[in-house]
Amino acid sequence: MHWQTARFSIDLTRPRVMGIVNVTPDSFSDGGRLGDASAALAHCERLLAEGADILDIGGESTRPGAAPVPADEELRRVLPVLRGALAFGVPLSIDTLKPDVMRAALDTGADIVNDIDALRRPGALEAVASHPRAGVCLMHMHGAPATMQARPPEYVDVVAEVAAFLAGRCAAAQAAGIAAERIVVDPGIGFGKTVEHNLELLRRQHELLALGRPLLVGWSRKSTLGALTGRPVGERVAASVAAALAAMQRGAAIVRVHDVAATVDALKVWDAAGLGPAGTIAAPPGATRR
Ligand code: 7PM
Repeated sequence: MHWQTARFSIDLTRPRVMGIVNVTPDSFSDGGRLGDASAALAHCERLLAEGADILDIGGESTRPGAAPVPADEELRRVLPVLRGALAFGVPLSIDTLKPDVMRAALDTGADIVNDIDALRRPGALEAVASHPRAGVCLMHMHGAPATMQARPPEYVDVVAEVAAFLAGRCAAAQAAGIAAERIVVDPGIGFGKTVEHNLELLRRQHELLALGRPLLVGWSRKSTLGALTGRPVGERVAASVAAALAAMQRGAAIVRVHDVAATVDALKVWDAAGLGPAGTIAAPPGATRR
């Protein structure tokens, strides 16, 4: 199985690690824009040295209740980083829900659009469809970012509802002209879900494979892991790695993580233990990784 993206066809016969690059004032800001971009690019280089396969660059915090960022400000944050990161020769994803930002990022050379809103905003389907090969991650979210956790979300069967939503968004994307091989789907851990909902999505994650598209999953440092371990966000590396491995074991193709080095180490051991995808033949030394 491959994921078609603008410059790269990503081989998903072994799990891939997507490293998170947040370009928000609370992450890299030293006050100056150029300083912000070079700090973000240094972070990109570090994640690649640690073994990231894909970089996910985002300029708007999608944290529940976070204030929205205007498109021009988001572009001021992400475009310089995107331009600089093109030279790394790895797939670059733009984490945004704004059609204008998608278009500008794809024009600049981004390979993938990662949209927590699954291309539901007017113009978003068209923005991705207008590029002939760009990849897209369609994520499930219950409600809007500002309100999704405002009151406890209710589902009769969270896995069935997430699957039905993702099937509908895949159909909408394909109807807009986005070929199936360009699409991956994501259950949206933490987006309008309780701890129990998130855990149900992990335990029954294999049911989402019936959608016929690769699964991307993000458990990194999320509050459900805090609920399970009692640890604050800065002390959730081990919990995050365990969740990533559990997700891979249940068929995830891509894990979206902050802690790339720890995740890649765990993945190597998981692979060596023969827990990787059935029938996968280890690549010979020197074989290309992508
Ligand atoms: C609170 C909740 C704070 C969520 C931060 C987050 C995902 C994503 C994010 C995900 C995809 C974070 C997130 N999470 N994109 N963007 N899947 N595709 O932990 O799970 O970075 S934002």
